[in-house]
Amino acid sequence: MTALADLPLIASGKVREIYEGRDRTLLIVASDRISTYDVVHPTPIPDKGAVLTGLSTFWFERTTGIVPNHMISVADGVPDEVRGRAMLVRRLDMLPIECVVRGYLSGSGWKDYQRTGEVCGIRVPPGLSESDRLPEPIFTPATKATEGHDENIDFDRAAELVGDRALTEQVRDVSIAVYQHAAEHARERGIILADTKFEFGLDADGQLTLGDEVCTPDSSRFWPADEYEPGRTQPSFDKQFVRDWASSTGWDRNPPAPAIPDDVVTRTREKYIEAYERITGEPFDGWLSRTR
Ligand code: PZK
Repeated sequence: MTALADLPLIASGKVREIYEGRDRTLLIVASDRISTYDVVHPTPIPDKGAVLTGLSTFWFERTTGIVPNHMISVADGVPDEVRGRAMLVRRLDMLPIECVVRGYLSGSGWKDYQRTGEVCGIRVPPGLSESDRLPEPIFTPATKATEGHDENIDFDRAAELVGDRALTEQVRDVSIAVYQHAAEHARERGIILADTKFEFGLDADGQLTLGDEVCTPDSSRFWPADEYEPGRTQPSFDKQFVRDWASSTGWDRNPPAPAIPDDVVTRTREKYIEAYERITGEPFDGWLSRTR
């Protein structure tokens, strides 16, 4: 079995890493790190990386009929030291846009709407409030910023960056279909998937392929359905305890983020596990055995 230390690190994000495997494969490793207000805390949330990998696996398995994806394995070829929180994937030629789908008005979508009445060039009905559900999910692409925040762009700009209008239309339609599937499933289990971000690439045969992570709490807004109340910012299903605690400390949201106390870590870990169990309908205990 390969050890992680033997694999070249090819990219590192705030909370995960990508290593190069053999024969055009990559190993995506989700850490237990957590960020609030875009800053990573020094304290990990145990099992967070495994929950995110388990959720991506669940959605990849359920959406192969909509679009092929990059997943190869969460067992064979995964080093023991990252078992449960790593996925072996096919290397793709990634498209240069973030494929965001929004079912609700939040974050930069709400900001842009208040300013212009549109989100990424899509006309949205007047009179909506923060966190309102949209009449239908919309494709709101963004640039991939190497530093700072992604910039929302309209469909024409996305097509220009992709360099193929028909392919961009396919990406839009597939993004909305995967979001719609996941959002309906999550809603039946008490979680509102307000929005989500996908990344796509082309495989060795030029086929459009879903990559990255799918509908995890790190790539999406998860809201507890029983607390949903439009007209305000919604609580986060997973991160709310950390946010509330961090605010109460008077932290100014600039680095470094403060260490998280044990009780907040414990309650946050329980929320991630609850999200996994609600969405998959399986005990989280069963996840690790699936990866051996
Ligand atoms: C790829 N990222 C984003 C950055 C991360 C992830 N299947 C693929 N083929 C080629 N490249 C990528 C993928 C995927 N997924 C994704 N960067 C490259 C990213 C930093 C850390 F974990």
